[in-house]
Amino acid sequence: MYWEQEYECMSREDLEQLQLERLQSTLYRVGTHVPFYRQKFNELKVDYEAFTSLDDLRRLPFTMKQDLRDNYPYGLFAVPLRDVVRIHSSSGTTGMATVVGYTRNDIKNWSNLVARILRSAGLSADDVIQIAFGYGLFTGGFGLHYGAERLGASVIPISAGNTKRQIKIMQDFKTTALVCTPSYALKIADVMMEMGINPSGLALKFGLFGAEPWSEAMRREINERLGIISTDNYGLSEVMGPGVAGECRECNGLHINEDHFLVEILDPATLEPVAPGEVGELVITTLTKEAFPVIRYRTRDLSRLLPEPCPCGRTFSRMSRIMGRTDDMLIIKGVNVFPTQIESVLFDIEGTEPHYRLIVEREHNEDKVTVMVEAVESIFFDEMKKQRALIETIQRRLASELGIGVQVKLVEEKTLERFEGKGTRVIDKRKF
Ligand code: DLL
Repeated sequence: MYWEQEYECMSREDLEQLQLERLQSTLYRVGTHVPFYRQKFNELKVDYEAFTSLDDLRRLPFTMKQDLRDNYPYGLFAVPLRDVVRIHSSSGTTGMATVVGYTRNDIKNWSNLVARILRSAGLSADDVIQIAFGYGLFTGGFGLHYGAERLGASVIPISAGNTKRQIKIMQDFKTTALVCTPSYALKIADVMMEMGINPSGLALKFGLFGAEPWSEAMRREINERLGIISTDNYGLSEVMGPGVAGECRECNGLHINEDHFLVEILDPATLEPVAPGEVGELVITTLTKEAFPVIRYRTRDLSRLLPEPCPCGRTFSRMSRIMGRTDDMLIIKGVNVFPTQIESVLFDIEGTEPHYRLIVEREHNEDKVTVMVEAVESIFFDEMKKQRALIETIQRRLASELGIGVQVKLVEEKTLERFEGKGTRVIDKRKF
């Protein structure tokens, strides 16, 4: 049931003591070995040696993605390269790449934390785990791979892509757990249907999905179509990769591995803590990383803490699924809109397929949103009246969820591109 019960079920008091000790040694490590932090601590007159309470965290400086870029490639490493056994890099869809490193001990901790998440999702050494995340500089493939091996499961390192082969391997090797992005899980389900394969004939039981935002509606869709139980797991390369937080079998929020990561939820505008349970930006401080520790890293990811204790017995705080990123929040006609809100609405409407695109444009100084959504084939054979009724339903539900009007365009099944890795469903053509 647990992977490391002595940590996962710790009392808050013991946990806070452990966090404080680990934080002190992290501050010492970066204060003495990383010029960037030494300088920041000096500027802000932070005396990390006098750091005696977790509340002092608020006096520490933030670290931003730009700081990683400014120190490209190795400027923020806290150990010499001879102690680094692995290097990963984030592809930087929104700019220049960033580089992160791991010592042997970091890899050991990483594997353990991912094994924890797999275990809490219900997996064990008896499982056959197909890892359909990309292997390479992306942390997804290797991160999950090492964790799955640590668990003792049988690992199939197939990587992303070649969907028909994924399905054949799934059948032949009797895969019990699929690990990939939720977008790719949907694509696999689509291709299975095309191939006339009924998932109930497979050994597949679990799906562990992460690396991109998804909604509860998308979870239901994947669970139904593949006949599995899927859980969400979260992480980011700057902090470690996968292994930061993951759902247990309650499927109701992700337990944060708080003995290794100190999480704050801050108002992204004021950078002050939000009220307990309110939504804000996750800001993460690593507590055990040796090669690449980060202090108060601003993730840009939005979530909230779920205050109730979890029936699974783990005492680590849970965070809600990621609701979006501060930088993929669209401001349309002045209203804040997250793509996942739109996804939830679309997935709950009969007659639509779970594939969509959002196109945002500015016409005559006014924002215009078009939602392209795939509709089931039969709709196109029906009378125009039915198509119009479907469009109106979608428009009405979106308007009540978002508070703004949108155009809806129905497209035929399989018209929109499918994703093997992280999906990009928003096309913002506005120039700012
Ligand atoms: O995506 C690490 C990862 C790999 C996590 C595999 C889980 C599974 P990056 O490529 O650095 O690392 O991207 C990190 O992806 O800041 C979030 O915006 C987003 N993200 C990751 N997991 C989730 C999730 C990996 N479960 C960025 N839900 C993060 C929503 C997620 N967004």
